[in-house]
Amino acid sequence: MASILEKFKKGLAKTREGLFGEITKLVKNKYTVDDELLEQIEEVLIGADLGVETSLSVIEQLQNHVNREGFNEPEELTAFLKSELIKHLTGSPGEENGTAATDFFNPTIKPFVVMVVGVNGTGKTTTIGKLAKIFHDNGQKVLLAAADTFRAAASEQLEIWAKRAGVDVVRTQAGGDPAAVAFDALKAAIAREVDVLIVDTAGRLHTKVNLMEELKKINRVLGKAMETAPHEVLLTLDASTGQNALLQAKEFKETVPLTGLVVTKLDGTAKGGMVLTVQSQLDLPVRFVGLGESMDDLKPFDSKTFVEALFQ
Ligand SMILES: Nc1nc2c(ncn2[C@@H]2O[C@H](COP(=O)(O)OP(=O)(O)O)[C@@H](O)[C@H]2O)c(=O)[nH]1
Ligand SMILES: [Mg+2]
Repeated sequence: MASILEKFKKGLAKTREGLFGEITKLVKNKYTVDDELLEQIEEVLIGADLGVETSLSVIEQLQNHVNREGFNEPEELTAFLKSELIKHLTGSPGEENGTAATDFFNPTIKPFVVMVVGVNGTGKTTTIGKLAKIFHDNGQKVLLAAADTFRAAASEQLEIWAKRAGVDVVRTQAGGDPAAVAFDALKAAIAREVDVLIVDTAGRLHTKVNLMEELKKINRVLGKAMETAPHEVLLTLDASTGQNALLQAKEFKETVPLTGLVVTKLDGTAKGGMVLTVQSQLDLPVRFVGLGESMDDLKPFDSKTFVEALFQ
């Protein structure tokens, strides 16, 4: 089995090539740091979706460092950038979550209820399938709730993932009441002594207001079936949307009590730098990252492995 670092390296290949490939090219054979070089590096950082604020702050630190210590060879520059990026992740909410998969999960709460929200196509259903497998392999009894009743295909897709993971699903007919499915599923989870219930939700309704109202209702109804539920509310963000994901996230954050982020599709984009900023900007930990489409491509986020994979 590939090591976790190898997995991250593979999933982050595009970002690594875009970001550090470009920087390596820029600093090659350079023995002075001038404004032009700093500007070029800044452009690369912004291009990798580190965010303007983070990029500017990194460049400023770099300038200060060069003024203070001088500059002898190109490798110093990349080493400095690496330590700056690690600093940006250190102390951010994700930092404590080296093994996020089991960190947020509290086995003394039974059933532990996870609600997954996010815009259509960001990877909710896929993430739930992969997550179900992680919990199932960990010996937990898992139940899924198909509360995306908007399209018939949505429940079917969840069912396919459930079969792969070897877990059960509670569903209703297309167009059924999503809050009712969530409520019934939680009642069933309690009756069947399930350890983890994961609730899938819709990402697009006729209007955004409808969607947000529906999510609020699901959240409320879960609390009716079990006072402390949901225990974790995960928002999926598609890495390829880069900094735009922040705008989406803010709307969801105002609607439901988000507790964590899942950044998907890192393997398909050079904008992986966004992971470095979303958690500090939203004050929410990245729990998992999606590094590919297959079952074992969802990995607990680890900031050190992440930065390491960006540089190697
Ligand atoms: N390459 C890649 N594709 C992903 C990842 N996560 C999800 N996808 C794909 O994104 C598409 C939408 O995912 P889905 O789970 O249906 O999104 P939902 O509408 O939010 O439920 C599917 O084709 C998934 O296979 C990932 O980490 N990497
Ligand atoms: Mg879905």
